[in-house]
Amino acid sequence: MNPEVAVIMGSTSDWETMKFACQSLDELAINYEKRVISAHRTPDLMFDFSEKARTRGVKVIIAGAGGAAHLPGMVAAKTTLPVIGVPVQSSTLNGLDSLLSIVQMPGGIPVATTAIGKAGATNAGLLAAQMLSMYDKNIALRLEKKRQQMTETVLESSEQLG
Ligand code: RP5
Repeated sequence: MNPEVAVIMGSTSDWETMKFACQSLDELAINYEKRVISAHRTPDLMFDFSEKARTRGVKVIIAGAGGAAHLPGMVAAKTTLPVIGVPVQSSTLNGLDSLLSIVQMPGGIPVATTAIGKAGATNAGLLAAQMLSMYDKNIALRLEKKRQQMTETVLESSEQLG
């Protein structure tokens, strides 16, 4: 079965963050692929991947990168699929550099940017699932169930406070 979501990242060092996007997709039983594609180190591969993604059946691209994080924006420039950008927390500037590099796209080429780090990666997986759920009732049902579980967990933890 062709992957509906592509999770790409600029470096293997991004995996510690991007694994949370994959975790969200795993929990919702969504078929995805994961690949390291660098805007700076493998630009030709980045273009090739972006140009072919739609014809390969990919519906949403999640792209995580840190520092001068060009990957999500450059991928978005080469495809009309929705691109979700995840700013990876960098060691020097704590991910503010990544966030600003990804979020400030010029008008015309959108990238849906999430929060920095783990929460952003988790939400990227969920947001991709929510996009797919517009045309897939089963995914919509799984999302509803997950929300209910979250609500129950909060209510239970609140009761434990006494
Ligand atoms: C970016 O540079 C990557 O997305 C990564 O976040 C950062 C550092 O990469 P490495 O030097 O760890 O490979 O392109």
